[in-house]
Amino acid sequence: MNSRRGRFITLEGGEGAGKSTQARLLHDRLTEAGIACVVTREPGGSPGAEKLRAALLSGVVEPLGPAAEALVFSAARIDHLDTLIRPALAAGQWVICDRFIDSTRAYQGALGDLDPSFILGLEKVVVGEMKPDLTLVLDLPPEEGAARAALRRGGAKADRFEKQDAAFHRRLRQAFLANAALEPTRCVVIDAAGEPANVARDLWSAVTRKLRPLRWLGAGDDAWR
Ligand code: Z5A
Repeated sequence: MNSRRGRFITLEGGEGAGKSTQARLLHDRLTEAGIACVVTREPGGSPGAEKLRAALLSGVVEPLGPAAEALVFSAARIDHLDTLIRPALAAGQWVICDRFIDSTRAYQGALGDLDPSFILGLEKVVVGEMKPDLTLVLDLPPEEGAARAALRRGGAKADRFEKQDAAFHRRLRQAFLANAALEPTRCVVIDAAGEPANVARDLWSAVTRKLRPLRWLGAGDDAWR
């Protein structure tokens, strides 16, 4: 059952697109506006899901194939929804989640060549009515994303997803864009190539246009800054 009182925002996109950075900036902007919100991530976000995150990123599930991997991401999502997302939304908090269903559609569905009906059926069972109110797709040339991610990683070993080649990341970008085009009411594509502050401004503009946070607080739209 959908008992949400808060709003559910997800950030999606390829590696190094700036999702975590923008999730934090959006959290600060909403908090400043007087909206209680929480930042979380997938895979993970709850103690049970974080255990599955470690397995997924280590690559132990990879040999079982994309369908099995989609099931493990979904198992993590069930715990995350049950213990964090649903209770927070029901309590009136806004939830900002770094990756969610669109990552499963892109990585396991499109890149794993799975039948879309498998992914959408799984999504229906796992997520049901708890689909995001707004999904911000951070779009960046994959070479730039990879360079940012490599800089941040330093000498650390690349994980199961980071080790994919440039062709994979180019296909991934197209998968996110094609998926966003299928749901234009929920998804807004944001150019993630600029300075973090400029990207944050574009994100905020999409949030105010789509979710009207100040009207939600009881203030008029004129109160927008
Ligand atoms: N996955 C999946 O396959 N199926 C699923 O259903 C789900 C996930 C939910 C989780 O990776 C992996 O799981 C993910 C997909 C898969 N694989 N990958 N790759 P993760 O959580 O470890 O990492 P990530 O989600 O890919 O995020 P990321 O690569 O860590 O990047 P990001 O969050 O988009 O970017 P960031 O951390 O904010 O920024 C990266 C660096 O760039 C950092 O040093 C920043 O300071 C810098 N940065 C940020 N913004 C800018 C701008 N605007 N200009 C310049 N530099 C910037």
